[in-house]
Amino acid sequence: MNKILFPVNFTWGAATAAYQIEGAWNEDGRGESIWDRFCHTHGKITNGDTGDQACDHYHRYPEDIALMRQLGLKAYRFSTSWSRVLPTGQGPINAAGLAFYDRLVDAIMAANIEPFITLHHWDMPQALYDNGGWTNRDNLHYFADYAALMAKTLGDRIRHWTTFNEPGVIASEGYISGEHAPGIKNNDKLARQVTHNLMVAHGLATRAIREIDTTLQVGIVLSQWGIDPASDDPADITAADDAWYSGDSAFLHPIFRGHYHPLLVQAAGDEMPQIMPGDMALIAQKLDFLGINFYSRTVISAQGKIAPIPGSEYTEMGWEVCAPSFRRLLNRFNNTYHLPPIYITENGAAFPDVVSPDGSIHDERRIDYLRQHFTQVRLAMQDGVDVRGYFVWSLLDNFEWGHGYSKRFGITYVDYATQKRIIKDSGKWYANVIASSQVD
Ligand code: IFM
Repeated sequence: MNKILFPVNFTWGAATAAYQIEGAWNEDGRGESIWDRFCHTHGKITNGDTGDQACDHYHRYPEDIALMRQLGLKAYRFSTSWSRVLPTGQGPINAAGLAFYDRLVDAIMAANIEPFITLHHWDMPQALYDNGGWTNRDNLHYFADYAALMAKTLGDRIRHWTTFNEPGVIASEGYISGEHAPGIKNNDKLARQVTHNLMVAHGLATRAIREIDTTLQVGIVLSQWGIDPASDDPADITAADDAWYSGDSAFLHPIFRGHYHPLLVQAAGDEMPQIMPGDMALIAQKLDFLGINFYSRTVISAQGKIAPIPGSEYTEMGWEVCAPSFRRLLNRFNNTYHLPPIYITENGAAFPDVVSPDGSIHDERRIDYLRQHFTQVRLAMQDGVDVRGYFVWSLLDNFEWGHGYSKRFGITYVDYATQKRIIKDSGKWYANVIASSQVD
């Protein structure tokens, strides 16, 4: 059997997000977020599910940290809920909310695990949405104030700071498909303005965090799907390149080049966002790391998108499994931009898991998915891409947004009726990868 070796100091971890696991949606002074409002609106989420209780991590975090220890995680990526700390997004601090994150971080560190914080994983305070959401520029400054507060409180213990998780998904699912909060449909122009403003908020928060402590490592996490041409035909290759630059470059290009790619500007036409003086410089501030979330790819021919791909495997989300596309994407970014160190901040798969009569979850397909993706990332590292760590999505089965609890991404199974956790076979397999720094 071939073995793929990883560097011994590689940061192996797992990731979660506040709204997806915490529950306790209205406890200890937490304010309402747009996801609370969205889930409490009839017909928005599969089976009428909500994050009201989720994995009850707010109360069970000591048990979850014990799980992390069992898995041997070196790092844990989590997000903080803005409305737990600042119930209306600005103004009075909710001391109990801040104290929760203080205890959580202490407990993570006591377990010898490195915390990686994400300040915003989609759960904007409802009060800020009501005053204009991401289109009111005051709110971008409130986000920076929240970032500064968190850095003041936790910056003595947390080194890696992420401003936003997948801002592109906030814009596309929240303002075009409407499948995510706030549930607006088909408003491309608004989505482009939100995209731009999220990057400005990222820039303001980056500056605010560095004003607290210049040694903190600040980054952003982007969701990036591979874009592969359907064949070697130059027309297909050009179509795939054009698709990437006119759409998917929306964050990387401004952040690493300081301007929107001309093909994107052309595609946007009169829907280009309003850009204020100084915005692009804020957006293009030097980053200490880049987080990449990878799940799948899109295949493009000169005639357009091709799906499904005959012979390919698909996950329960309907996403094609194609690990080699991950290596291609990492190389493409590395060859196009001058990148800081990269962390794979999410990668994983939803498959229909069942608890066997022996009480185990034999999730071979997830093991296979992870094995293939770990291998391709290692190959990309050998190609010269500077990848420092890898966070599996997710530590626990959790609330999968519009799909509610119907999709399970965890390496730990959660029985939502009892809140019992069972480490799946993939979790046991991952523990071996971490302990041995190698993949079979
Ligand atoms: O569950 C989500 C996560 O919140 C953001 N990235 C993709 C995951 C799977 O859909």
